[in-house]
Amino acid sequence: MATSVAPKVFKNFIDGEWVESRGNTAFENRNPANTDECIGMFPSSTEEDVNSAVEAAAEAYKSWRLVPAPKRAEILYRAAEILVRRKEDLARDMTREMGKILAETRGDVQEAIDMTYFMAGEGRRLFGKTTPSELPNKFAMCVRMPKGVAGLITPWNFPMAIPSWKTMPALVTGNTVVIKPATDTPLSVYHMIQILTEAGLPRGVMNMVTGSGTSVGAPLMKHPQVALVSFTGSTGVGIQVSEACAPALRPCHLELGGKNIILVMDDANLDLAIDGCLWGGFGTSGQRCTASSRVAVHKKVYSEFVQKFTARVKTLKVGDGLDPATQMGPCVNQSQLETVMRYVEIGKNEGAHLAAGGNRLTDGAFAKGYFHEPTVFVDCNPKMRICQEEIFGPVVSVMPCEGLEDAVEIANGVKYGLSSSIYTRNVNHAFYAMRDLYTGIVYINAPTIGAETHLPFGGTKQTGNGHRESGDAALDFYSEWKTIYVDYSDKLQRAQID
Ligand code: UN1
Repeated sequence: MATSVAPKVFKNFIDGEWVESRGNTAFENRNPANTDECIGMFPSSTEEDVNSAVEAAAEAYKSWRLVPAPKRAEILYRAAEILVRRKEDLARDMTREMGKILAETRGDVQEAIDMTYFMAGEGRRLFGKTTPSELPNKFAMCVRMPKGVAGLITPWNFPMAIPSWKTMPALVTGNTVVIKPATDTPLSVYHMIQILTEAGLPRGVMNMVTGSGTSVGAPLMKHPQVALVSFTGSTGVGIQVSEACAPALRPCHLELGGKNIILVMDDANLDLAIDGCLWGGFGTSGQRCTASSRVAVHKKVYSEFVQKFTARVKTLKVGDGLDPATQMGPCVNQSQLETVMRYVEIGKNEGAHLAAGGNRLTDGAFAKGYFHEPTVFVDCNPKMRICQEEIFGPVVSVMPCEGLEDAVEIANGVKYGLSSSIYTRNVNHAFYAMRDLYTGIVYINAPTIGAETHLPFGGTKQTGNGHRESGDAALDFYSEWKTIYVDYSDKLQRAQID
């Protein structure tokens, strides 16, 4: 049903005020389960807006960096409390703007809560090191110092969790922030900013500019006063971010694609593995960089797995994420849906066997959304494009393997290295896999999704550029080590010589 009420009009947040964009144009944020519903109009901002936001952040940095970290953390702690109180409403709004089911958007808000509490705790740690000097009457230590203005560019698949992964460590270490949320999901970042403001964050410390990658993201990552950039998105765009930052040697943290795998051994609990493949493959409609988009199954249990897994996939209930019965929501937008449909054609042409799904859903309630059937290709060859390229949708490619060694080789035979998993009840196999799977995250007897906020998150190879976010590992990106020597001998002492 078309909405007759005018959509809400949102603004940028610069220097503690909600302000219009100089661009005077706006983009729509629509519900991917029902495109008749316009959630709001957000500014299509310009380079001038970015400049104002960066200037405000640079000015606020002068005082924010001097606020004691435990005091900065108290604001985060209060923000976490508000997030807890508003969790349900935030989750509902997130489902409306992004499409994933309520259980998952609650999880997304919970992940932001976890990260905010975790980083609030870090405010009373931020440990450095002290160590003996090689010289007498000399003291040596290192401390963390903030870097300045952080430019954050965030994706739509975790509309609040990922912005919080970047914002909270940036703030607690004393940086100020300019954030550009994904154009599909600016509402969740708007909520996060409101909450941080309510919690007492001083003006200018957190700024938001909405708009496209070209108009907002590009000037943000190139701005001379931006000290660091953190980006989560596709590997293609990540390379552009890296190139934009390179001439100024601006540090950038990139969190990019994945082609994650579940290995199912002949000694696995098969039903448990199937539960994992369903959740890892079709949770968030497969739109996670950690999604279990590949499954390699030991030849001895292959046909049993295929038969049981595809039967279960066919029972998954697709629909509006606000309906409690729904198990899988829509794709986030038209272009994502088209990518999925394109890869289904690619898979068929490559000779993979389509065992479940394969079609866009258009009947009845599906007509107004970007719905696609949960889709399974079986008898795939590891070299096929559907086994090599990130699809970011509800498509799982299943292939047989000879045994453990072959499985690990298949797992590592892609350009990405985010997450991997093995189902086995043999402890020797589990440890072999833990050692040899070349990914940033490895799961034993659990799917490739479900990272927790107090551990490092990130991957090898083209999944990123070596940095990690989440956990105390994130502090290493958002702060610089400063090594300090204090000589109290009252004479010249020469290291390595005296
Ligand atoms: C992502 O897909 O970009 O581990 C992040 C997980 C979530 C985070 C995913 N906690 O699946």
